[in-house]
Amino acid sequence: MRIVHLGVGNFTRAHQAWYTEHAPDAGEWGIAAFTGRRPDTAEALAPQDGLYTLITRHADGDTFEVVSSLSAVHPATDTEAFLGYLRSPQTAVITSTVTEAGYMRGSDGHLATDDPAVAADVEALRSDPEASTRTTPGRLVGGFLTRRAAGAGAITVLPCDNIPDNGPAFRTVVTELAQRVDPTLVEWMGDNVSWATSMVDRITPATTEAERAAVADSVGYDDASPVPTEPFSEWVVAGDFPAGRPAWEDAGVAVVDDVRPFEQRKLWLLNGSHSLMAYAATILGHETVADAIADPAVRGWVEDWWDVAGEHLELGAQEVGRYRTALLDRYNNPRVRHLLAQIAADGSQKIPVRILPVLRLERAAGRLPAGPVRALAAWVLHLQGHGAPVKDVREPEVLAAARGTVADATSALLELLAPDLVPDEKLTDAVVARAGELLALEGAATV
Ligand code: CS2
Repeated sequence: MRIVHLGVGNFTRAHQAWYTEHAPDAGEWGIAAFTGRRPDTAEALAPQDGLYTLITRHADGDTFEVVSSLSAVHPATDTEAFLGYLRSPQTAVITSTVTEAGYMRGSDGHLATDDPAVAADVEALRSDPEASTRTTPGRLVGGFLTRRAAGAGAITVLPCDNIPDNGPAFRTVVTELAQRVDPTLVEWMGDNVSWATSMVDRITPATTEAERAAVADSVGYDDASPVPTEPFSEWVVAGDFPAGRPAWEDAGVAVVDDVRPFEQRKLWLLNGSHSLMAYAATILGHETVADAIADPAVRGWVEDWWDVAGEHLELGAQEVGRYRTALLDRYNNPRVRHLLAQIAADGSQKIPVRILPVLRLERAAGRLPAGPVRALAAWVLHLQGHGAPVKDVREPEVLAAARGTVADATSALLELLAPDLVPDEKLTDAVVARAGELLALEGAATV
């Protein structure tokens, strides 16, 4: 096992584990995976030795593949196992899918030092470098303290989360936590830890009974935890790997100097339209991405968003056009049942990286176009009880901010997530108008 992964769930099993499986040197690698907060994946995979079935849902049928690159799957709480891997010079890469929320960042991109879990980790690591930790930055600092003590040398952190510049973003919060625990570790990290950056993409819904039944019916064995995914997959990676890495490029990974244009394209066009649909289309009554995009009204909203976001991308009109066409195909795949309620979760982490950067650029140019304003309006309405149910890591704060009129809620939410955008009466007026349009269509879905 030479890769340690934090936050294993369906996405990693459809993406990184699948790429690693297909690298020509897969036999020399193997992933020791740790779950996120819920230990479900570890519990389901332990009896089947980490093996699981990847179900690729093509528009016209499924293909099944057993993936074997997860060599061990541990619950997040297994600190001893985690530190054990970090002590080994063989461990060369730490990857993460801990979600936007896992970085424990404030709205300024710095470590949320006033968060009680962060403070508790700092306290715990100060008194015992091998203490159990609760946050991802805390876990890494504990891991690095242990690696330094073991003299195990260089390692690369390769984040796979939907955050722009995820490498530098991760480095910032981990370094800031290390600084509070033991400033000499920061120097060690400078010499020994390399921070790579990556853009990841594969639409991967949650597993349901239907997938377990599909495996039993089609391939004839029981799998407690198969993973459904779409045919499309993309991974763009930049960075140094002083201790090595699998030959991922031979499995289809693009290794580049600068991930930013790809990340922006994906975050704004794919994730931005996902979030727009998750809030706006559920107000109409749609449940899945495929239902939503088949509704001409929603399709029009998505196109409005793409028209505006596309203008700000570095990749050029032709490339943006190709990507939009491919996205429509992916969204229209009727066999990928991707629930909008799943995408709606954690808007406080997603709206600031998916929608607000475009709104900010437009506002600076004196414009308030429908695409981003509607997305923001739909999120405000979602927090006021319309459409998909609310589930958010900052739920108490965002729900408190969303009280009152749409105008008040908009200002208070922006104050929380993007204070540079308030006060702005024209913006709140525009959000109120778009919210009115959405409410007039509440429950109107016909497809
Ligand atoms: C989705 C993503 O749940 C969400 O927020 O937008 O998980 C999306 O499906 C992936 O980023 C696709 O690569």
